[in-house]
Amino acid sequence: MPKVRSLFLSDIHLGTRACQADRLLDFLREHPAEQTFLIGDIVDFWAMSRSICWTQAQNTVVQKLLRRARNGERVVFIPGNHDEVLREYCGTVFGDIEVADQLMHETADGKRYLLIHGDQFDQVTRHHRWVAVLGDKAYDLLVRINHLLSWVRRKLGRPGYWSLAGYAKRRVKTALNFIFDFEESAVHHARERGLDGVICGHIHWATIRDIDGLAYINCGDWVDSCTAIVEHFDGRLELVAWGELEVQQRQLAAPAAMPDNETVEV
Ligand SMILES: [Mn+2]
Repeated sequence: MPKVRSLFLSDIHLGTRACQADRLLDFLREHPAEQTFLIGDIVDFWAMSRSICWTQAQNTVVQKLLRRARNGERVVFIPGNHDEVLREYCGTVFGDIEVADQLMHETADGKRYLLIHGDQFDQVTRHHRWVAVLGDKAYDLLVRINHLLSWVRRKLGRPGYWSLAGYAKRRVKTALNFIFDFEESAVHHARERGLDGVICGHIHWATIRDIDGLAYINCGDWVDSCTAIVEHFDGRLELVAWGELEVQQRQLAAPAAMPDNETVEV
């Protein structure tokens, strides 16, 4: 029996080591639904073009989603920028899963929301895809360089510690401005269409909040925060964080190693 009316999930990043497939499986098991909306970056084709990490748990996630669709649950897949190769299939159905670029969803209490991944509101990713890909690679490189630098400094016996702290501080400020712009832009699009709000993903920052009378809702991710949005049968939307502790309590009989947390660029 469905426990909730709808599930909204985004930024699962299947195909990467950072993907928390075990936690997601646990969440899915506990949340049978009438409809599931996959709001982009479900499969990370960008990361997979460099290296692939496809675990049994990730395989099971795909199987469970396909099974839900086969068993009559409505499952809609809205591609994001990391799985944009699937955007050309928008308007088609594969394995009982509808593929759509964006969608209008009406909740049980009659509110209407725009469902969209959100890279469309991200000026960098939208207009300069190569910049985003470069950014992804640059980030990996930065981490490696920092490891190397630390090693060299230790070898040289240099006192003090050169870190990325200063860089990170500047980056956080930029990041906050970026999030603010993104949210404003998303809400603006929903308002233009006369809707009550927007449900998106992309920036890995889960939230439900009011922006100038419209609902800005972000599903978060299954790389780090492990969050989802659920719609209850009365139309109420709730942000659910699927904590490690809860999962471990349920898995006491068969404890599974959790993959390392890793930061992934949106
Ligand atoms: Mn994205």
